Amino acid sequence: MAETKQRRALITGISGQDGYYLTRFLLERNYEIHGIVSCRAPGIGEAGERLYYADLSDGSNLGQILDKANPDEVYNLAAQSHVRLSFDLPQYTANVTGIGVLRMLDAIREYQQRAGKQVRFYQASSSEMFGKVVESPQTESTPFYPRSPYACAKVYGYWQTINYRESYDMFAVNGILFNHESPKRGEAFVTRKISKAVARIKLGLQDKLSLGNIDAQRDWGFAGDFVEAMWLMLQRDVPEDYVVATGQVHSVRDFLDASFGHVGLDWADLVETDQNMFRPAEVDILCGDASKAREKLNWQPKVSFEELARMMVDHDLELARQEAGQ
Ligand code: NAP
Ligand code: G4F
Repeated sequence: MAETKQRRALITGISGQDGYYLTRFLLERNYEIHGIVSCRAPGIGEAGERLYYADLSDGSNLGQILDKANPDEVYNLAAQSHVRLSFDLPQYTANVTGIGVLRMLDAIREYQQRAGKQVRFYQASSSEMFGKVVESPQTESTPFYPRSPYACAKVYGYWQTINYRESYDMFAVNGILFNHESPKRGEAFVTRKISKAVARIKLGLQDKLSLGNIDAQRDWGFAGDFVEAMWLMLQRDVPEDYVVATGQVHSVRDFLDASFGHVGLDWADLVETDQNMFRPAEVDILCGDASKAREKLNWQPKVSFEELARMMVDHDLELARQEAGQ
C-alpha cells in the first residue's frame, strides 16, 4: 500500500487560543506542526526545532522560516486581536493585523516560486468586519462596516487575501469567524474575564467584577469546533471564503446568567460598571449565517452556549482552587 506523505502546517499565532486548538486538531491528523511565536514569548533564542521567532510587523525573516518549515498549509492566526486595545494602538494594530497579512502573502508567493510548490493559506478574518451591521444574519456577501481600528485592519487583510488569490492564482481563503471562546481564551476578552471572576468570587479570592457594555450581543461558539472549519476550507478543490458561526445570539448579560448561575450565584450585586471598558464605537450585535460552511464543508458547531459557559467556569474553578491552595 502506498504511504501518504506527512503534511506540514505552519501556524502563526500558535501561542494564542486558536493556535492551541488548531495544533491539537492537526496533530490528530498526523500533521508535522511548525509555529511562529512573537518576541513576547518566553525563552528568546531557545525556541524548539519547529518554533520560529518572528513578528508580523517585520517581514525580514518570514521567507527563511518558510524555507525551513517547507509547509503545505499556512494558517495565519497572529494578530493584535483585542478590539478595545486597537483604539489605543491603531497604527500598531494596522501594521500587525493588517499589513502583517500582506507580509505573509508576499513571503508565500516568493516561497512558492523558490520551492516550486503550491501552499494553501488560511487568513483569520473576523465578524468584526461587519461591525455596524447592514443586514442580519451576516453571510459571505454582507457588506462590511468596520467600527474599530482592529476591524479596519482585518478588512485590509481580507481583501489582500482575495487580491493574492486572484492576481497570483494562490490558494488563499478567508474564514470569517464569529466570536469563539474556550478555557484558553485570553483573560482580557469578556467571556474569560467573566468565567475567571465567577470562579475567584466563588472561592472568596475576589469581591467584584467590572465590565463595560453588558448589553452587547454576540454569536458565541467554541474555539475547538471552529478550528475544524479552518482546516476544512483548505481541503477543498477551490479556494473560497466562508462564514463560520453558530447562528445563535446572546448578550453579555446571558453569559453572566449562565456562568454565575452555574455556581449558584446571582451576579446582580457582584458586577459593576467600568467606563474604561466602553469603546469609542461599539458593535452592538453580530449574528452569522454559516449555511455555506454547513453545505460545502459539512461543518457544524457541537458545543452549545450553556455548555461553553460551564466548560469555562469549571476550568477556572480548578485554577482558582490551585490559587487558593485547595
Ligand atoms: P489570540 O489568542 O489573541 O492570539 C493571537 C496570537 O497572535 C498570539 O499567539 C500572539 O502571540 C500572536 N501575535 C500577536 N501579535 C503578534 C505579532 N506582532 N507578531 C507575531 N505574532 C503576534 O487570538 P485568537 O483568539 O487565537 O484568534 C486567532 C486569530 O483569529 C486572530 O487573528 C484573531 O484576530 C482572529 N479572530 C478571532 C476570533 C475569536 O473570537 N477568537 C474571531 C474572529 C477572528 P503573543 O501572545 O506572543 O503576542
Ligand atoms: O470579548 P470581547 O472583547 O470580543 P469582541 O470585541 O467581540 O472581539 C472578539 O471577537 C471578534 C470576532 O467578532 C474577534 F475578531 C476579536 O479578535 C475578538 O476575539 O467583547 C465582546 C463584547 C463587546 O461588545 C464589549 O464591548 O463584550 C463587551 N464587553 C463588556 N464588558 C467587554 C467588557 N469586553 C471586554 N473585552 N471587557 C469587558 O470588560
